[in-house]
Amino acid sequence: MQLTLISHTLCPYVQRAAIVLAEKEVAFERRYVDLAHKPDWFKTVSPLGKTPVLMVDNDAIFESAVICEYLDDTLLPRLHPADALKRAQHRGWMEFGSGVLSTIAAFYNAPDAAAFARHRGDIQRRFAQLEAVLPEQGPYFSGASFSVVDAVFGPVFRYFDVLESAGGTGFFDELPKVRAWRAALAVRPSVQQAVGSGYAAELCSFFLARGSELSRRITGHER
Ligand SMILES: N[C@@H](CCC(=O)N[C@@H](CS)C(=O)NCC(=O)O)C(=O)O
Repeated sequence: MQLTLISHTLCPYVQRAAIVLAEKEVAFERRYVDLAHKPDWFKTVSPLGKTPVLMVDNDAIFESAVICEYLDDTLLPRLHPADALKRAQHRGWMEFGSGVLSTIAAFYNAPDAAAFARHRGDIQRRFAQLEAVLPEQGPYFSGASFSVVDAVFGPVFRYFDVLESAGGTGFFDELPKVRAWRAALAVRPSVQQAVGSGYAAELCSFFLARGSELSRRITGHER
């Protein structure tokens, strides 16, 4: 079985699939697409025109959560909890993670200082919700074992590495469990290896090109 992950260099949804693949220690290839100029072959395998797509030989699976479920159904070790109730709850938190990604996008696209502050507050409220459900004993989302929810949040936290280097600090000041979780994910090899070495510089350029409040603040910070 040949696995190919159709990818975009900055896409956090691609990263979650790459992390799950790495946790399963399965060989896979990555094929990158330019989302600004989508090739015809990509539109065929991706009905919504989005990355990631997982090619399983010649069959395509689209939507990152579905890809993660497929990988967890078919490859060991299982990352989802064995208990059906807990597994359902984890799926809810995966969706929550997608919501956090949308909030982050609203933040980096905020056109002015008021919207920037509002979306920053939204991000902090989302992480406060996570603080309330994280276990006392980590290091991961549900304790000692790495789960698909961790694969979802590795790429979420990665945004903050770049945001902090651009001067945006203090997101997690009041959230010690979130900070510990972030630190544990940052050193997990599967999370580290989900992006290439040029990721941080490329994300920074992407932020700068938004013409947003964040773009202006990064420019001011670098001056
Ligand atoms: N719900 C999708 C979201 C994927 C997504 O938004 N991918 C972005 C890149 S990070 C994309 O392909 N955007 C291109 C477009 O929407 O035209 C998933 O979980 O796979």
